[in-house]
Amino acid sequence: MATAAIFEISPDAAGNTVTAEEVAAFERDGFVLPKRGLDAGSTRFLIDTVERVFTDNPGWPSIIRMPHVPIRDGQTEGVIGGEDIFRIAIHPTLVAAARKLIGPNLIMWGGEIFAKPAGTGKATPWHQDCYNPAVKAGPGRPHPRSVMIWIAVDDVAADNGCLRFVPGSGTNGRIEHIIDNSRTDGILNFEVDKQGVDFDKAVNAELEPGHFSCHDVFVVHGANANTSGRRRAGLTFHYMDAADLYDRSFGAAKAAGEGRKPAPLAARPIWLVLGENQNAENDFVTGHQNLADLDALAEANRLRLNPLLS
Ligand SMILES: O=C(O)CCC(=O)C(=O)O
Repeated sequence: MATAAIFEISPDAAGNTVTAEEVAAFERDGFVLPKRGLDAGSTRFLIDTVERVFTDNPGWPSIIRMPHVPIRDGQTEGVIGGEDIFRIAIHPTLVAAARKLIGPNLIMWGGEIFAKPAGTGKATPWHQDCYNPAVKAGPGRPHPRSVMIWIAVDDVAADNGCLRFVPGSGTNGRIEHIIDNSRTDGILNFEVDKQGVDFDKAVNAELEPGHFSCHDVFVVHGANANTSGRRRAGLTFHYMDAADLYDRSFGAAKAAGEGRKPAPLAARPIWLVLGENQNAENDFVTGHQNLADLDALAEANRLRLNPLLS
């Protein structure tokens, strides 16, 4: 299999993707919208690649899971065209942003395309991302450190259902989530217990294509339905501190998202994308059937970025 090129990184992007003030906002609020986005060339690549994924994978639902994995023998999730999405997942600007926010040793452990069609795109119920059973705190750590980077593919604003965050809502950690299997108006079948969350403070994450928001595992976030006349698509990748554990011991995750299909979280491939693995239990072999070209790309990128983002 041919190995595609990896994106260049400018010294400026390496050092200043996320400013000190933005790191402080992330620590305080649980999310941040950095001023800097992807460069123009990478943004064009992002838009063209996601557009091609929609064309080549007809009937796309509102959530496309693991779009950075190509459809290949042995893979249970993924898309036609996942190779190019993978290049975005290890993009130096995104890795540099995650490094500033959660540290120098990073595992990329998942991703989605949230593609809400014009007029019919469903809401995302208010939730925290810590409900995910796969990401566990490493030994001696109070909670896991993971950052979800949500990159706008379309112009995303209040009218087409941008993501919304409640600043500081994760300060006290995990909140109960209430499951409602009869619910069909949202892309999830659970919602955070709303008592004690001040939704009046919710902030709209309005973004131009190529710009991104970053959020932690505890901040409460959600999105209104897309009742506008334009699509609202975003691509998201999840990066965790390599001192924490991607825990495969729970088996398959319960059905939760749209279509209520169980997510085979325990069988998914994960990649070390920066620094060194700090937790011997992290398993980088499971789920990597027929992905040697992506593994080689991620490794070349990691070795190149290590001295630049140390
Ligand atoms: O885009 C959306 O509506 C949901 C995104 C989300 O919940 C997430 O990235 O954690």
